[in-house]
Amino acid sequence: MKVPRSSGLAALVPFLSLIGHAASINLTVATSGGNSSSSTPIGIMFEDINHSGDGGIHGQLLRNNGFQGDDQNLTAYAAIGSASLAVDSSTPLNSAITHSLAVTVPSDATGEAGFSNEGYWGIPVVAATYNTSFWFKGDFSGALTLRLVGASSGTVFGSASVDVTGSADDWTYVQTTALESNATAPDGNNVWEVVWEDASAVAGKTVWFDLVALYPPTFKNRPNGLDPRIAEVLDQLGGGFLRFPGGNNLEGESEDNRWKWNETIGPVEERPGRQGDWTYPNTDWLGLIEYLEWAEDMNLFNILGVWAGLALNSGGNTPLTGDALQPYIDDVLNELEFLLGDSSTTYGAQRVALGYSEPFPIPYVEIGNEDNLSGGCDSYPERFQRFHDAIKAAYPDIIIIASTNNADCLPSPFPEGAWQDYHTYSARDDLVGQFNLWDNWNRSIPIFVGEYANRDSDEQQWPYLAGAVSEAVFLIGVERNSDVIRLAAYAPTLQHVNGTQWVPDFVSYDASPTGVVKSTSYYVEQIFAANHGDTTREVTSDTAFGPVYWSATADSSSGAYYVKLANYGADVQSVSVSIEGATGSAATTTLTGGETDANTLEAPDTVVPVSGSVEAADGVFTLELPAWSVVVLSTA
Ligand SMILES: *[C@@H]1O[C@H](CO)[C@@H](O)[C@H](O)[C@H]1NC(C)=O
Ligand SMILES: *[C@@H]1O[C@H](CO)[C@@H](O)[C@H](O)[C@H]1NC(C)=O
Ligand SMILES: *[C@@H]1O[C@H](CO)[C@@H](O)[C@H](O)[C@H]1NC(C)=O
Ligand SMILES: *[C@@H]1O[C@H](CO)[C@@H](O)[C@H](O)[C@H]1NC(C)=O
Ligand SMILES: *[C@@H]1O[C@H](CO)[C@@H](O)[C@H](O)[C@H]1NC(C)=O
Ligand SMILES: *[C@@H]1O[C@H](CO)[C@@H](O)[C@H](O)[C@H]1NC(C)=O
Ligand SMILES: *[C@@H]1O[C@H](CO)[C@@H](O)[C@H](O)[C@H]1NC(C)=O
Ligand SMILES: *[C@@H]1O[C@H](CO)[C@@H](O)[C@H](O)[C@H]1NC(C)=O
Ligand SMILES: *[C@@H]1O[C@H](CO)[C@@H](O)[C@H](O)[C@H]1NC(C)=O
Ligand SMILES: CC(=O)N[C@H]1CO[C@H](CO)[C@@H](O)[C@@H]1O
Repeated sequence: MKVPRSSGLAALVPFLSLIGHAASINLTVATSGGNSSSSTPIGIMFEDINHSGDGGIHGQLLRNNGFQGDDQNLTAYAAIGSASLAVDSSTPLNSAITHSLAVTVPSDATGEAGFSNEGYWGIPVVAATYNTSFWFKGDFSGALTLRLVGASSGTVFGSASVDVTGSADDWTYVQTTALESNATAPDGNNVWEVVWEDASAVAGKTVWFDLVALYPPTFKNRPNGLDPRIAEVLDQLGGGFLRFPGGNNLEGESEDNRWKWNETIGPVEERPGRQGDWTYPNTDWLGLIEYLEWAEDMNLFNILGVWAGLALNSGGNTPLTGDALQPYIDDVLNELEFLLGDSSTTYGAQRVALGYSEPFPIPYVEIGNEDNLSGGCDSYPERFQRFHDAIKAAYPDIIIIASTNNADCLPSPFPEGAWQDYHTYSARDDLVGQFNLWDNWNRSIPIFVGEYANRDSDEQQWPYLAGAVSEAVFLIGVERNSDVIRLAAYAPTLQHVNGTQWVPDFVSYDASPTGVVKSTSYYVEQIFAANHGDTTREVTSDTAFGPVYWSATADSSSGAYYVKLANYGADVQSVSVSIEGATGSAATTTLTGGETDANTLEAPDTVVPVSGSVEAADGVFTLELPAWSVVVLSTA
């Protein structure tokens, strides 16, 4: 629901003036003093959960394209015409891609034959030039037709004929940009097809296919890049950092199943993929370099997660310690050499050979993920210290982040200069209760709030307004302490609604061209990311916190003030904000609506921010905070 500042609220103003100013909350923002504040408080936490990578932000749209993971079957494929399909392990593409699709056409075949792939519960077909490719092996040379087709409607959105020359002995790579869609599909119910228009051309034969791929024009036109439908939404968040590749998905169900950096680089046909930790296979086409390019393209700095000796093995896990840990410490040093080393180093040379002459910036490395859980606590002091010391010895400038702030699981003393990561998934009142959490935190240990969200129950499908206001209250508590609580990210970030393991989520989508939803939680972060200075300013008041919460920052170069206000309650609140010397008008951004209003696929714009302005009178801005609202006042 859009709530213009003038409509229903204006009607309340005369009533409020009748009851006088007694109810007004008076805030005075200091014009000097304060602490240095994080310049990039908000960012993105990413791991492949809910098909957020494959089937989400990664641009490749076809599913099960390399038959990776633990369970190889025909998921997403269907036969066309007289063809029959089978997953075949006897005709591998190579040692990394060990299964292929065998397409067999009967000897008496006529008419069309071939196969389709339905993508991730559909394909978001838009009017665009597609980049499509596949490998095939078989005794066939001639024309193949590639099509994008509405699965129920039969509408052909794009069709291209490619002449291929095959061989029964070797795999042939086919790549073309000839497939163009001339329309945007009305929904996501579309498939990609490979067809012999005259099946007699392959009658009685089997032809093998592998690594079918389909990309729309990608975000910033990167090869093997991101889907702009989703990437643009994350770009518009205006965040400062990207934490990757997890999260639990870094950890693996077993040591061998962990995310391995060296198997996510190089040509995609050399990436074996793995069974991810969230029930489905990962192709790893969104690999180490692709994450770094994503960060580069959105002007984000990198927080690189590394495996720290703890797998998730639900059967009872024994974290690696002592000598058993050393190869994994060495592996992280190799990864960092790959990213940071020059061409005289073994792994730096490998990066240069892949075409990346410049090193990638790695300011932060996080050791593991949630090591206070999954049986990791007792061994983490040793594990953290050893990774920390080894990385610091080689790269003194990298800031090391521990994956918990639970002192029981950390070395004592805690290494100087290192940070700690705090996670919270909390019911909304509990999140509001964490407003004061950091007020007495040890000022020499910076905190990264690596994952937070209002989560009232594991049945909660969508973020909703009052929950998002509780997140704003929590973030205001972070900002008031931003001398030491430096960064925060909502999690999980992305969700395909047809393949979900965790709700609620920040940005949700289905396979339709327009089906992307920015949640109420997204808008809170977007407003916070756009409005902050580099110095906290003390705010004094005659009123205690609750249900209204506030904080202020100022920008030392421009002199602008940013005052954040959250009303976590069902009553309108009158607030006056005094900033000595302030004149003219300030911009306001307001997020409000009904307490339980949520943005959903059916109603994505239920709650959106509204811009306004307010005039200063004698250095005082007078505002009405709607019930359940987040309001930011900016003098910039
Ligand atoms: C806020 O200031 C006004 C005007 O000075 C005053 O009437 C009101 O009582 C103050 N509010 C509180 C809560 O003290
Ligand atoms: C600055 O930080 C100190 C703690 O180091 C805190 O007591 C004080 O309230 C902070 N001031 C502001 C304006 O944030
Ligand atoms: C097929 O494999 C997928 C993983 O790619 C798995 O989720 C699904 O359960 C499997 N289906 C069958 C019928 O085995
Ligand atoms: C995807 O999920 C939506 C919402 O639950 C549902 O309406 C739709 O039928 C699902 N689509 C597929 C292909 O499963
Ligand atoms: C493009 O649009 C026309 C109608 O304007 C339609 O007949 C055709 O099938 C569409 N597809 C292709 C591949 O041209
Ligand atoms: C098409 O995709 C391939 C594989 O990702 C890539 O190498 C190529 O550069 C892309 N071509 C265009 C025109 O985007
Ligand atoms: C990647 O590195 C691990 C060591 O951490 C090694 O076991 C594995 O064989 C390597 N993979 C490839 C493809 O070289
Ligand atoms: C704060 O943390 C530092 C670094 O770990 C430690 O040296 C110091 O003793 C701590 N201060 C308090 C009051 O716990
Ligand atoms: C682990 O730390 C998180 C905060 O980062 C906390 O919510 C959780 O309760 C901790 N669990 C244990 C077992 O200490
Ligand atoms: C394909 C896939 O990942 N499916 C899973 C999606 O998440 C639900 C739980 O929310 C699982 O039941 C599915 O197996």
